[in-house]
Amino acid sequence: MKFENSNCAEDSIFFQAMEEVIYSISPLLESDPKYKRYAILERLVVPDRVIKFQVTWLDDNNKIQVNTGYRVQFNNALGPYKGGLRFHPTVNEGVLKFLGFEQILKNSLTGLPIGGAKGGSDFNPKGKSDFEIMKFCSAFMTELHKYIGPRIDVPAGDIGVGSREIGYLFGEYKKITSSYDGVLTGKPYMFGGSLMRPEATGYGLVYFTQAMLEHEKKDPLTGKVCTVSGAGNVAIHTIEKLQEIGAIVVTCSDSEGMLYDSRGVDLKLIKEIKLERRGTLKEYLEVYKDVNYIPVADYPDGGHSVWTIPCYAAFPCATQNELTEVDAKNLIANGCVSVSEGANMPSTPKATELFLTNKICFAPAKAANAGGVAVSEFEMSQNASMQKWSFDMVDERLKETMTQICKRVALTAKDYGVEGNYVDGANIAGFKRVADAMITEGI
Ligand code: NDP
Ligand code: 2IT
Repeated sequence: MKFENSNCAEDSIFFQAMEEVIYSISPLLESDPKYKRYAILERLVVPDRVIKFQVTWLDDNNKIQVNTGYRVQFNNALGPYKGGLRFHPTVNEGVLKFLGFEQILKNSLTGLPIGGAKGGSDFNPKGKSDFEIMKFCSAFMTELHKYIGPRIDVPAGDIGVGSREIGYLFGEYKKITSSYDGVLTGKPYMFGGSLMRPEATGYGLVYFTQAMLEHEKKDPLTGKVCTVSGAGNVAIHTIEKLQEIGAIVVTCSDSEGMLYDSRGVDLKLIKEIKLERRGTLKEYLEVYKDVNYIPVADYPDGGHSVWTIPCYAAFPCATQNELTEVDAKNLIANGCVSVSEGANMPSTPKATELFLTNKICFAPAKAANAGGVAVSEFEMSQNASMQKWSFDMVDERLKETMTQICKRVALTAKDYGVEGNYVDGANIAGFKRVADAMITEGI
């Protein structure tokens, strides 16, 4: 395959994601000629369109600031383009292509009618005032609104974009279009947001892990020591569900460092620090002076201190490539039984390979973190029918969806002779559904 227009440095992360999928699905491509005949792979790895725009806004000192905004509409064979927006200084076209590509297969695995997309900006929300966030979101939507719609493309949150940002984006969309549409998901409840959308990715990750451990005949999580990285939306709700089922979560981390609390972390305090004060985990030490806090500068060479802590199950929930070969070796040496990816592609290819060869129960992101986008689709459903589902109803459907994804992935792996390999199972099952839709709709 040729990628003549590719910016190789930016695209390397996209190639990493693509390479894994191509490797996994090669037995399917060899066994059924229709996928080659319809050039599905060639068509699937190129986005339908990449929208790139300037975002100009005024900071609190009335100084003009300029950022770049993007929306990568990757594939809509199964439904409207669907996927989050990321606001982080590391955002570029390559990162969004990797995330959009993964989103196609993830959304396909949910069995729901949603295509794949991703967007965002290199805007850094850190240290910005509420008004600056609002002004940035308004400026971003001034351009984005032209390309989205409840049947066209429905963005949501991701790193740096939570319900505050979605609220401002929704407000601006409504102002420009005069239309009260379900054009974004993860909206505040008062604008038609679904109950449990904030919790969905983390809760879904735990439901998937429970189903996987049961299927693989391993001990359940109750009473087990678990390690989590990150301290944002996904990490916090993963910790919350793990604690609710009686697991002991001893770590979390942010971009400045990690904390290890062997008694089990105090989630109420973490929520206060990270969600209310938007502070750093170091502030945990102001309450618990004896806790182990390790700044990023003191992490092991090429690794992350969270993964040096012995655990039964590990949950990387911060960002891509945060769990390296060094980390995988540490986890395996310390007797870790299960690794579930809450973040998108947090394990490097070498780490993934080590988990698979060492028969660790390994839940890849596109299957394990699909609970967020699944509840986003539930939100679209509720908006379209003007209904409000109860917390219990959303929770029940989320649990059912995650259990079904786990079953489908495990069964596909078995069918293709790689029993227990959830990476290949997820890639084949996700690819198959979207590829069959592409064949059915013609070119
Ligand atoms: P948040 O912005 O809420 O939290 C991100 C967390 O990860 C923060 O603790 C942040 O630290 C840390 N982090 C981010 N980037 C880095 C980095 N480069 N190095 C170290 N730490 C970092 O994002 P989410 O929790 O929503 O997203 C986390 C992951 O989960 C991402 O990979 C995202 O794509 C994925 N995901 C999110 C879903 C959702 O519904 N939100 C759904 C499915 C997947 P700090 O606080 O210091 O910034
Ligand atoms: O990576 C993801 O699945 C998300 N950020 C959530 C996407 C969504 O549309 O809810």
